Order: sequence, then C-alpha cells, then structure tokens
Amino acid sequence: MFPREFTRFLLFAGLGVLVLFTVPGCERPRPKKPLTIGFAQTGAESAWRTANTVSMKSEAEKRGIDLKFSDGQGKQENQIRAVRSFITQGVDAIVIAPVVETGWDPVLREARRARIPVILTDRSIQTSDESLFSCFIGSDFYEEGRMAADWLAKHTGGKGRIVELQGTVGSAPANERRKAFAEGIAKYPGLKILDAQSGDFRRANGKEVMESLLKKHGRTIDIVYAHNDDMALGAIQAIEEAGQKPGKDIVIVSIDAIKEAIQAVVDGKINCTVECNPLFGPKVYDTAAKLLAGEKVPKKLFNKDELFDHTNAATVVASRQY
Ligand code: GZL
Repeated sequence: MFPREFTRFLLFAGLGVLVLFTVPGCERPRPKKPLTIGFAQTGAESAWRTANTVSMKSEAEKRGIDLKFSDGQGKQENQIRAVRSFITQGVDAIVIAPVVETGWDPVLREARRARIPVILTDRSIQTSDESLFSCFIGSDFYEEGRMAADWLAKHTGGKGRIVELQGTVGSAPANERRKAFAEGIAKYPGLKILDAQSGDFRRANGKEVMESLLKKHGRTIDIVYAHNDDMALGAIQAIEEAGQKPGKDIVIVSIDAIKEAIQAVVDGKINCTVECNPLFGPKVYDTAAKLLAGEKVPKKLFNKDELFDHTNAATVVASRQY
C-alpha cells in the first residue's frame, strides 16, 4: 500500500490538474494560431497594382496574418495554380484579384469542396454560381467610365474625336470602363471614338499604342481616353515626342488617380483622372475575419472613388498615398 503522505500528494496533484483544465481562464494560455490567407494577385503591371500589393502585404504584417502571396504575372493559369496550392496548404481563406472575368468556376468549386472561403478583390468575374465566392471588394468600374464620359462631355461641349487606350483584354475594368464610357458619350453625337486599342494597363504599351495612333490619325485626334493612368502617362510621352502639347492640343482623360497622374493634372498635362482606390487591405482582412467568425458579409463592397481635375488636384496631390 502507498504511505498516507504519498496518497495525499497524488490526490492534491490530481485536483490541481483538474482545476487547471476545467476552471475557465486557468488554462495555460496557448498562442493563437495566426490567420493564414492565400492571395493570388493579378501581377505587377502598373503603379496602381504596386500600391494594392503594398496595402495587402503591409496590412497583413501589421495584423500578424500569415500571407501566402503569389504574383500572377498577368496570367490566369498562374493564379489558378496558386489557388490550388493554397487549397493544398489548407489556408484559412483565399483572396483573388482575377486578371480576367471568365474561367474561374472549376477552381472556385475546388475551394468550396475544401470549405475555404474565397474573397474576390479589385476585379469581379463572370460566374454561373455567385455562391462560389463569399464577397467582392473593389471599385465600381462602370461608374468610373460614366464619370469620365460625363466630365469629358462637359469639358468639350460634347465635341471631339477620341482615341481609347484600353486595359487588359477580357478584364472587368477594361470591359466596364469601355462600355460605360461608350454609353456615356452616346448622348453627344459630336463625341466620336476614332479608334481603340489595348495597352494592357502598361505604361510602355500606352506609349507604343499612342505612337501608332498618332501615325495613323495625325492631328485629327482631339481626345485620349485611357483606362488607367500608366497608359495615359505613356501616351503623354508619345504626344510630346510628336511635337504636340498633352492637356492642350489633346485632352487627356484617365482613371486610377495615382499621385503621378494627379501631379500631371496640376502640370496641365492630364485634364482629368477618376480615382480607383487600391488601398483596401484593411477592408479585405476585416471581411475575412468576419467570414471566418461565421458572420454574414455583403456580397459586394464597393470602394468610394472621386474625380480630380484642375479644380481640386493641387489641394490633394501632396497627401496622396499612392
Ligand atoms: C482597377 C485595376 C486596374 C487599374 C490598373 O481596379 O484592376 O488594373 O485601373 C491596374 O492600373 O493595372
């Protein structure tokens, strides 16, 4: 038999362990497992994209989120491969900035089978089943195109020959900005689109496309409508090299409102840029946390965008974060 003292020791030790694991707040604090999020980014094609990546990475670091980041380099197959890898890794949530609108349903079904919520950021998709993603967070590209058309009609009295520098073929921003702008100027028969070509949202491509349009249309171009500032800034270089004054000989309307473009508005080289705010890392992680806590979130969360021209650019340029 055990001596009395040893039996008493065992009794109290057992009681202590029982208390430790049953009385709330007594248990040894266990470090919370950090949230692991897989982010399939579009690429690195523009200053807007760089600012969006910085927002997502810096906010994840601030919150102690383990962010698995993948640069899609502008190719859907790279993004799909990244999403499959996130599923294999068993991340808590997946974020995708889809480079193009179509072709996502199969991999979204794989994420659903793995019970991993998917948040779409920046660009939306065409899908047969909207339940395949939990939420879309980004700007309203249709509204941006409409704002650009409205501003142009007012600024030109509804007259002018336009060349359009379009974004990435098949992408939601290019499709919606094109459609909304065309519908916006339809009310003004004096505003005509002479020509349109994709510059893939890239500055170098914007310059090349503008060079070829200037060669083809000479001095008949009155207006450039660029789907983003990077292409507009490239076009400005081509216009100046052709001996014309951007912002004066040729009106320039653009979208994104990156700091460099707002400075160009102050300098009189861009006439108007419609904002498309990329700094929504905080909103994405707040939404992911709500989803993982089982809370309902709205299907679409639109960022608020405004417009900058000679009336307000100088007051904001210094404080712009991107
Ligand atoms: C818009 C975003 C577009 C930007 C471009 O939300 O998808 O892609 O307008 C970027 O600058 O490349």
